[in-house]
Amino acid sequence: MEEVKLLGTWPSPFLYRVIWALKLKGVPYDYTEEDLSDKSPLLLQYNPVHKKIPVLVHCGKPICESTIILEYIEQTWPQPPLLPNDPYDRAMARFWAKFADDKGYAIFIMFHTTGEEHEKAMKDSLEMLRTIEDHALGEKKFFSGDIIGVVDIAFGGIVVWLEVLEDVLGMKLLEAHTFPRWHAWIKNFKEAPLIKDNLPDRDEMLMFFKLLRQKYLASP
Ligand SMILES: N[C@@H](CCC(=O)N[C@@H](CS)C(=O)NCC(=O)O)C(=O)O
Repeated sequence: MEEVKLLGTWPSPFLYRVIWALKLKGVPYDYTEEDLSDKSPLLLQYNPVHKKIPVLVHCGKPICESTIILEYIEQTWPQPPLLPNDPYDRAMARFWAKFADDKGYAIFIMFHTTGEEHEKAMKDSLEMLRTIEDHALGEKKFFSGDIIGVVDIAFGGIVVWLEVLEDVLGMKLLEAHTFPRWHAWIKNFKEAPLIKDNLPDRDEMLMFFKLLRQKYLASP
């Protein structure tokens, strides 16, 4: 039996990308919760470069960076696929997954800033959401059709967290009337069985991010 381990911290959106991919593929794994304020020797050994979670360890070999881990999972356990079969559709899926990585970070910057920096991150976040609403989300249930794929996983790790961050910050970016496609997608995504059963607890998330925001405001 192949040994699959996953190192993470429960409120991490990057961790959840990996959890969702493993669950969708039906790959069993052992999970280890890391304390990022006191990183374990195992984490430092497995990710000496960035010292960050998530880390997937497959038969003793560590793989870091959520996007790279998703690629590894797709290649190691191809069924069911997270990328479309058609080469063009596959290229498009990779394009939007990269867009999520390049532009999605704005919502986390928004959370960790105030003043002008915060305003700029808010503007960037809105632009990112608008681009997806207008160019990537169609009438389909998920980004690439009827099944969850790599783009859904990449954006799930942004938008599910955005909903909580909006509550903590007391503002709303993803309004239903201005982003109807996003709203339909979020509903479909969160209701998908393997996602619904593998989401962090919303109340615990709220508490965690409220505390984090208070700490940041106390010493920005
Ligand atoms: N680009 C990385 C980001 C991972 C990341 O930022 N992880 C955070 C937790 S959400 C972390 O481990 N932070 C520890 C640190 O920065 O020291 C990925 O996609 O995996």
